[in-house]
Amino acid sequence: MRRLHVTILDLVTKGPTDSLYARVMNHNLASIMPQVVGVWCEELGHQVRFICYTGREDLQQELLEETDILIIGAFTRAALTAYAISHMFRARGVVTVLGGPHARSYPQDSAKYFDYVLGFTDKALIKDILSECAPNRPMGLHLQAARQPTELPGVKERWKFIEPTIAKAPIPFQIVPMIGSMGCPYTCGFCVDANVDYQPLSFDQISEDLKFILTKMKRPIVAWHDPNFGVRFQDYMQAIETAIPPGRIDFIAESTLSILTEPHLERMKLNGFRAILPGVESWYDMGGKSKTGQKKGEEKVKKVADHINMILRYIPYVQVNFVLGMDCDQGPEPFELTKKFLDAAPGAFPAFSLLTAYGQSAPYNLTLQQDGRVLPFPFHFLDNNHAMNVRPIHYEWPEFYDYVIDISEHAFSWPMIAKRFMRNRGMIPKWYNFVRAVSTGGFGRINYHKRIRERLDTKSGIRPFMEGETTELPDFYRRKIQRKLGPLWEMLPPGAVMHDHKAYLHSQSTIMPLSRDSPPAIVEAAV
Ligand code: B12
Ligand code: SF4
Repeated sequence: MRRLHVTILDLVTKGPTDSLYARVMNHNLASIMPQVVGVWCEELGHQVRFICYTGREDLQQELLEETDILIIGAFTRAALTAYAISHMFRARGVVTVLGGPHARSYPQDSAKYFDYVLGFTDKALIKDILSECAPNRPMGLHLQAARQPTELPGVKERWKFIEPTIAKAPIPFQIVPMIGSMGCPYTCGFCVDANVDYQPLSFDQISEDLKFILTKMKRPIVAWHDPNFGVRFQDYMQAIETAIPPGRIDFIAESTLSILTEPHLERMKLNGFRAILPGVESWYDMGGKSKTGQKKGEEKVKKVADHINMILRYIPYVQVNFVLGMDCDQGPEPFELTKKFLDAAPGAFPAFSLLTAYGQSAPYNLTLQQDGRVLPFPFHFLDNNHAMNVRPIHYEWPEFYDYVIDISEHAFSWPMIAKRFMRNRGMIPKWYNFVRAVSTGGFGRINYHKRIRERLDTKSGIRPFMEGETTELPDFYRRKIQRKLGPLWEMLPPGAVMHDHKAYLHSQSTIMPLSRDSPPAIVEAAV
């Protein structure tokens, strides 16, 4: 096989930024898979150049070097940035590949702008693409492994890509990304992992990686990227306990309340867990996940608040995730319940997400598209905050935004910020929550939601767009994209700003398997 110049670009943001939060935190949004793909490409004998774009690098400069194939990892919010870069490279004769959440959610749209679009990715698939490395135009190929890979290169192999990425951040915020499992045993219909079986990776490798990290960093922090950390709790804790002395590494993880029982928390505390992000999502659904069983509404609020307060006795930083606008919510009650929860558990940082249907990533999105409830908001705004691309079933938009603003103002009012500050233990949780609340995570979002709310009552064109009466993008949104993309705006391929918001539904009738020789592990579909 020809030795290729492979450029790998992990897009953690969509355009230049110099904000304080971005400087401190953006590199911590780096993904594991681009690093994994980098290791695989090198193992296959190719030359790799790796760039993690955090919004502060000069992309034009970084992307100048010789490249035969460009592999981009992107979330949907950075899709337009990825499209523009791919367009630029294809014009130079480079073959382009897209992987990551956007490729999984919107393969049909991505295939218009990339030669290869990847779903589940393993080494065999990367090998296949590199040996072919051919332009596929006008429509790229959508390829995916039959299942999630059963093994991934560990921290030691990925270190050459991790080190320069985390070096961009100030020392107390240099976080190493690790993963010990994929998929999830739960089946939340709005989640990308609803139909993906839970599968642990090697626990021996986890132990080896932890030992390795201690040889490289004095006081390491590890963030687990497992969709639901701790499902095989005993194995995880054993892997940590046998590898490193108690508390030598600080850990951050996303987990469900049902896993976070008191005996588990005791052990997690001993092992150095310092931050945990459980999801409550809604007061009416997800009983199994939050271990509230049949309890709903007020009863669930009390139970969850008690649970969160108990977690806070063991773990100093807790972020609770809520999804706003779910179908089970109706009237003021869910928002009032959330306020009661915040009052009862003021130490937790609340993260509110607007319900978002990311293309074909979740089974429920098909129903939403069938019911005509999905809106064609450009990808740029699909980050759970800047737009809600699902029309709520029980709310009018102005009413919904009034509730969103009200709950956010409650969560980030000065008395709540003060209470949170007093309840949090340790300087880092106290100040981190304070900064988040008064910057983009709190005040910034309230201001943004208010600007949308005001425009719902004017002739800005936003209301008809959000009612699904027109697909013409209001100027407000177009200008925002243009401003953020800067010079990349000019590089966007024609028509790229908008997409077929019903592509998942349409693909149900049009998918035709392509007959092409491929290794058995690879499933292929024309898009
Ligand atoms: C861990 C996690 C995070 C972590 C780590 C993020 C990261 N960079 O990986 C943190 C907390 C930082 C995070 C942040 C965000 N997240 Co997040 N996150 C997840 C979570 C829980 C697990 C993802 C994961 O790592 N899985 C394990 C990997 C190995 O599996 P995989 O993702 O399926 O990837 C496979 C393929 O897609 C492919 N692949 C993946 N990446 C790449 C890259 C390349 C180059 C290639 C070739 C292949 C490839 O290979 C993998 C193996 O088959 C998912 C939900 C879930 N249950 O999956 C949400 C999820 C990915 N996040 C989501 C969102 C929206 C966000 C945020 C925008 C939230 C916010 N408002 O801040 C940010 C964006 C961060 C960014 N980099 O831009 C959405 C993405 C939807 C979309 N289409 O964009 C998801 C799907 C949740 C949801 N709402 O449905 N997240
Ligand atoms: S528990 Fe979390 S990761 Fe698992 S299916 Fe539900 S939302 Fe997805």
